[in-house]
Amino acid sequence: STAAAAAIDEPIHPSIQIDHTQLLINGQFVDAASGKSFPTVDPRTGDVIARVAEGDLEDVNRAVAAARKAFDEGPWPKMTAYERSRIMLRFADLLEKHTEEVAKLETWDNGKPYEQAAKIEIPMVVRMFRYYAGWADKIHGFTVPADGQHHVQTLHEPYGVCGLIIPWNFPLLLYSWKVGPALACGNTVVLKTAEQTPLSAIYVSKLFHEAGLPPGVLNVVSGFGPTAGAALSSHMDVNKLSFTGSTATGKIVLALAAKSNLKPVTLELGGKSPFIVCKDADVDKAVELAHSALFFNQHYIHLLQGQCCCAGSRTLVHESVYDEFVEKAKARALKRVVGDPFKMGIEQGPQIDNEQFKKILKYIRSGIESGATLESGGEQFGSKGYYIQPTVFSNVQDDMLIAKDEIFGPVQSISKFKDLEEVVQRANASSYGLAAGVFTQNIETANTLTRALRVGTVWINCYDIFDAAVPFGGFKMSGQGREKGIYGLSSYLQVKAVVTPLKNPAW
Ligand code: TXE
Repeated sequence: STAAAAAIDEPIHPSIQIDHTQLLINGQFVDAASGKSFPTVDPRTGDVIARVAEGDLEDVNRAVAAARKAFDEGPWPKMTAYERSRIMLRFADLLEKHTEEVAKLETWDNGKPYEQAAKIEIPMVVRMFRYYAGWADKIHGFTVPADGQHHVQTLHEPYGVCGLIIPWNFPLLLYSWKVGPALACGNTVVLKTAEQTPLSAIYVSKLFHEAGLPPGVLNVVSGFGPTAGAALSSHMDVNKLSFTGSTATGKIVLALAAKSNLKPVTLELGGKSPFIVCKDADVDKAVELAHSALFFNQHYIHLLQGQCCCAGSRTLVHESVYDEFVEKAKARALKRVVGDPFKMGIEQGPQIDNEQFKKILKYIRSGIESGATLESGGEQFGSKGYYIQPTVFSNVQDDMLIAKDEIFGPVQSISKFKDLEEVVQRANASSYGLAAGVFTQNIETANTLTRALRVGTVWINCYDIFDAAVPFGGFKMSGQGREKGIYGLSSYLQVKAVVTPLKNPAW
């Protein structure tokens, strides 16, 4: 509408300055060795927010050397675990104090609603650092009752230098999922941020140093994937890699790790998660949750304009409630508030960049051309920036592209099923296996589906509950390994067995 378009034509200025745009290596802000920089763009307008130092091979080498030294010569792994924990807790306090500035940077760079960043995501980041700070001094091995006259114990030790590569959809949240456990275990880090969203990580990493983090423990390199990202993935002195992003890039990163020094790799990749609404579901609640599972929600974590790896992007609804569901899903999408993410009450901001914007519109066209019914949306919202109308398709068939590919945008695809056996088969007929939602009031149905679904997370009568302690990760081509919780911790630890002869076994 014209009113809506007008509202996004004059973007609200976040009223902060961008103070830090350099690389953070060995505790110092430095320019890229090449002297190059790249623009980071405001997705509301396409305008440049700032130019950021463009790290490449030489910068990655410098950062890895700093991290290597901080690991091998200390002080990080040589500090007491309690001291490490206290620095992480001080950082969490500082971050909490700076929530407003950090949330503004996140919204400006990414386009997610400010309220979502300030009230949900930054608090989750703070929580994650406190959670992993709590683990730092509770990491210990076992004594092992081996045969023979030996005392056997295991030591759980850090890998060394961790290369962490993150995407743009949850810049700081994914920073916390990786940096938190890596540092708690005593590793040192080189982080490569996404080229679309470099700003918040630089800012908070400076706070980390103010909290007492020694130089070299956490290095941040902004830059592009095929240059800086590939240099980190194939570096001979990086001992562990953790990557979040697309399945295609995950394969590249894994191959680079294998070709270089066989560093172990944790991968959190794409998804096409089924959201299953059974015949005995509370339809109104299911509509709201299916909507939020794809778009956004005030009460749980918000799914920034569908740009979430676990978006419930295949809504499968039992035939007995299908018509009612489609009608209500459409009504809900039409009510969705799209606009400048700095405005209060906004549910959906712009997509991250022109590339994603065009890709999503192309998928919408393919949905229409392949015969799915367009219930709402389908076009750009307004005329400026990368906003897309909340889009709902019904009558989606499994062989359509919109039912198979990760769209990563505000596009809900609804299709009909007849019985449980069918829905299990269809839900599992995907190369992805990240998450699933199950909506039913019948405990037997819930139990059956929970065990049958080949996914890393099943949310029953809820969706997108992300607690620091709960593991997250994918089956199949959605990834390998787990993040968060105690499982996430073990991704950053290797096990050493220690065997000592016993003189007096009877004692
Ligand atoms: O992802 P990439 P892009 C999906 C989503 C989206 C698509 C493309 O479907 O539409 O991926 O997004 C770095 N070596 N997800 O292009 O390429 C890159 O710089 C090493 C799902 O943004 O995976 C960035 O830091 N690193 C996902 C990170 O990888 C490389 C979130 C992610 O970028 C590299 C984001 C290389 N050769 C997108 N090439 C999720 N799981 O949530 C790129 N990178």
